[in-house]
Amino acid sequence: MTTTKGFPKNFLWGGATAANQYEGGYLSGGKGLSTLDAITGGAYKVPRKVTFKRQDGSIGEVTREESLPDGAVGYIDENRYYPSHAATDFYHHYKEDIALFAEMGFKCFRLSFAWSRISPKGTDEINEEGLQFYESVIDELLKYSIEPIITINHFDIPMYLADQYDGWSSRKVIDYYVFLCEVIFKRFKNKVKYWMTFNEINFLRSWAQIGIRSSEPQSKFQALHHIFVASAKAVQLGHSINPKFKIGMMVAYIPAYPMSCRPEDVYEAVKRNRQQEFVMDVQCRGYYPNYQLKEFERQGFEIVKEGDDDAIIAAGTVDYIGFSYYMSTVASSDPNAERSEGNQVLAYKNPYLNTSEWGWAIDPLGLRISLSQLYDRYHLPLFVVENGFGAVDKVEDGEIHDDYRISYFKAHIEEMRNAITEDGVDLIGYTPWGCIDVVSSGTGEMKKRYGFIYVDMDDKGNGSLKRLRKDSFYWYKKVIESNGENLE
Ligand code: P53
Repeated sequence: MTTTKGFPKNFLWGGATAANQYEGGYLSGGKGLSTLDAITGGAYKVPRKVTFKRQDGSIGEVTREESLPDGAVGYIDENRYYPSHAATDFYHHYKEDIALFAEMGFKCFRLSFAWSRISPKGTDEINEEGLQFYESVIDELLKYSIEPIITINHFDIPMYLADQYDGWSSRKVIDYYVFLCEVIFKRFKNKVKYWMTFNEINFLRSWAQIGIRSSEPQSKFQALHHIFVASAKAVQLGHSINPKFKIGMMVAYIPAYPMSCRPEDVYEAVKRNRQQEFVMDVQCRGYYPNYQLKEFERQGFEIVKEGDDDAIIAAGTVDYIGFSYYMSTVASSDPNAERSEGNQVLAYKNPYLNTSEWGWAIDPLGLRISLSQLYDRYHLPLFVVENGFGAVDKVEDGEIHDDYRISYFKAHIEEMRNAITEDGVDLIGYTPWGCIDVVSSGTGEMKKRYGFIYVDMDDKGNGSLKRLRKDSFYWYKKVIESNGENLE
């Protein structure tokens, strides 16, 4: 056991983004359409919509959780606003933005690749210009000694694969994903070390995310099985291309506390936590845990496996666990307990915690609890690849006084330090979400901001896109400079 006090010497301080929320340039440089390009904005409690074209040519829309009609294909209606199309325009601002990250002292930067930029249809046709764009971004990061952290797939799929193959319900998509991995692993073999195969793999369920039309749970678990196989194949392939690659999984970790010490409440929490533990068990241990197999049995789901799927999953376990941590939640056996409004999943309100304007419970100690639980369970290096506070920021004379964000980060960083120093957790890095303002994934809003850097744009996409340093920018710079010692 090491006697680390505080953060380890090479701790990866940085920030995180995703292509569909940040990059824009949705048709520039040969990029093909992605499912996310057909999803409109929303608001708090107003779901985002997917627009589609029926076989008879008429246009329709469904909410993200609903299924698309048979034969319908994703469609972009010129009269609506789609936040992914321009997003906050990293595509044209990457040099300026990376210079700002470097000014804060970032050691790493997490971004995702848009699959349809590298391969417009998601098939084996490659768009060199798209690869070149990512190469320029990576070179720009390396110029400042910022380590690129790549999420290979963050919440979208090329529209062509959704339309032609019903997305991840088809095994063909496994091959296309692995082909994409081969292309990028070879291309960036000596420039990128850290990869993540899929963002928040436990949240993948909608047409926009995985391209499947059906909303039946059985189809979703079948698609998830294909995603597990694809991820495991990618891990093996990556290691064969460069044994030094660190290839991780990524889970949305929202620990559920029991509402009370009543055993029924505790058991509800056990069941709820299994929904996220299951995906980690598969990817870290290399097999489906018994409780999940029993759950499939109870629900009457049959997961179709082919040939050596089990062996592939067993051989393709990950090198580290990347996870997002924003909040904790509560499980209760009493259906009449007070609901929490913010989480996208049914849960109950924690009377001991305050929430953000979007109802997400603020729980710094929950991060230490999560780090301990995850490390004890898997003994793998951990990487907090998302954390942050979505809030409305006010610009006053070109300044943004986001003390609420600073106090959120301060409390969470203190708990990470405790987890390292007091609990001996192996934590390799921290990339706060939306380190520069990006479009919200949940609502498509711009006003739900997370950044240290403000971007002048509103919920309709209007604005100069000018970048401004918030108070938290200067604060985070000091945190990084002092390797997490100075949090004032
Ligand atoms: P937004 C829900 C709960 C926890 C994490 O979310 C989530 C979501 C999805 O909304 O997703 C991650 O933008 C995701 C990012 C996303 C970020 O959390 O809804 O990986 O793409 O932007 C924050 O506030």
